[in-house]
Amino acid sequence: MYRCYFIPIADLTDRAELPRWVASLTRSSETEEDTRRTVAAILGDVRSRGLDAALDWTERLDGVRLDPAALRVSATAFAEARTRLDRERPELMAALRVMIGNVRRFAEGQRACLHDLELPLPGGGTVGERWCPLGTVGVYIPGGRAFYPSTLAMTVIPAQVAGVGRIVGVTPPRPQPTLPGAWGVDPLVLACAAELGLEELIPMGGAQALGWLAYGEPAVDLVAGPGNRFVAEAKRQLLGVCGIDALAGPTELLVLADGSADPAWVAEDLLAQAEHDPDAAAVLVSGDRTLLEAVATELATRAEASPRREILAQSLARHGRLVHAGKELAIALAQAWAPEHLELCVGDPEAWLPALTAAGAVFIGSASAEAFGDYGAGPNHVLPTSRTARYTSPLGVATYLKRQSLLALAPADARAMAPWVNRLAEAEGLPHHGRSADLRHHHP
Ligand code: HSO
Ligand code: ZN
Repeated sequence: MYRCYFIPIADLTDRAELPRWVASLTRSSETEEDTRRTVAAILGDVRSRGLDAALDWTERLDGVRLDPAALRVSATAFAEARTRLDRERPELMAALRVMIGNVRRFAEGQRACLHDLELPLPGGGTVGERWCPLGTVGVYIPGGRAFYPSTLAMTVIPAQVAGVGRIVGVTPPRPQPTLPGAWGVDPLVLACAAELGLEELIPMGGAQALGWLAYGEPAVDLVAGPGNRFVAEAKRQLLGVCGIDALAGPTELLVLADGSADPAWVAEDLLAQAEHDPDAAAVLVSGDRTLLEAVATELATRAEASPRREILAQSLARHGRLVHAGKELAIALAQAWAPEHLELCVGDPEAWLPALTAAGAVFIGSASAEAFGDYGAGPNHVLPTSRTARYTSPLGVATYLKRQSLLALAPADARAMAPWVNRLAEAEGLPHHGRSADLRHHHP
């Protein structure tokens, strides 16, 4: 009866099977050749023809002809959206404010952990480094299936806390107008943007919006935020013209559970991930076969009754897995896959945690459902996917800061360093380096 939602239980018994498991869970659709070509054509056009090209592509792909003279969402549209939401849905507004407050508190905590460095030198000078905010950043706010005000908060707040000088949001417009002065931008995005204090929002999406941010008037130093495969590919191609946060692809969850876990909780957590996108991955690994069987039944029943059953059917069929494996192999799979989210629904999560360093975010213990993280318990929900969590971090205040090194030598330090610098310069065949140092040596 629940056939299309029913996931068979698979056995993982040998480490040698791990690469095959990881490969089956990792997609790289953003590398497809046609995406690459389309994006290159759009970016090339925006680079050479500027705003006209960006507006043409917006008309062609989103069906909206924007007026260049009134491109940005107006201040009155922001204010109006916020007033309306406050009046019509005060509880939603209150929830937004709680989320914003938590995410801001967390970002401020992150900022407080980033210390400048200053090391004294024997002659009285110093060497060190300091954290500097980026000047201008662009944040991409997805539209369509993937639009979330929560994502707007997650991308904008760390930039504000970092002290970024100018933050420019872009979001795809809908063909029908929403509020005057707001083109087709979703009123909830506008209200959330107003609440955040985001002042610049351009109703433009896709590769053309990223092209305009990087090559056009905003000329941003970095673009951040999640998006579809065109957005991910555009970020990849723009790297070098400006910085990027990370290449965020379809979302992923790995749940490691033991017999103490509640099958209904685990099933809902998996569905919460699978409901995002037909490409989302939701995987449960447990050494307890009874739990796996109970979760399989819960999943099928709940998915069948879900308003999002179409998406669930696709994502569960493609990337839904129920895996029977012992603790050691479960940890090995988690480390090899490096999933975006990792839930530890086990009796003694602290005993598992030390070995689990690869995942983007870890949810420790059964009370810590991923949904709390998604909606602003504190940590950011823009996280590395597609195995990039092996080497990259969640979006955060540090994304919008860079380090700058500082050398402030006293004359005595210069005198002390010159002889050995001179020797090294000579060895590298660069005499002017040596002379440059030597001049300081002989200086009184
Ligand atoms: N799970 C998503 C974030 C999100 N969930 C936004 C709900 N809204 C990717 O981490
Ligand atoms: Zn989510």
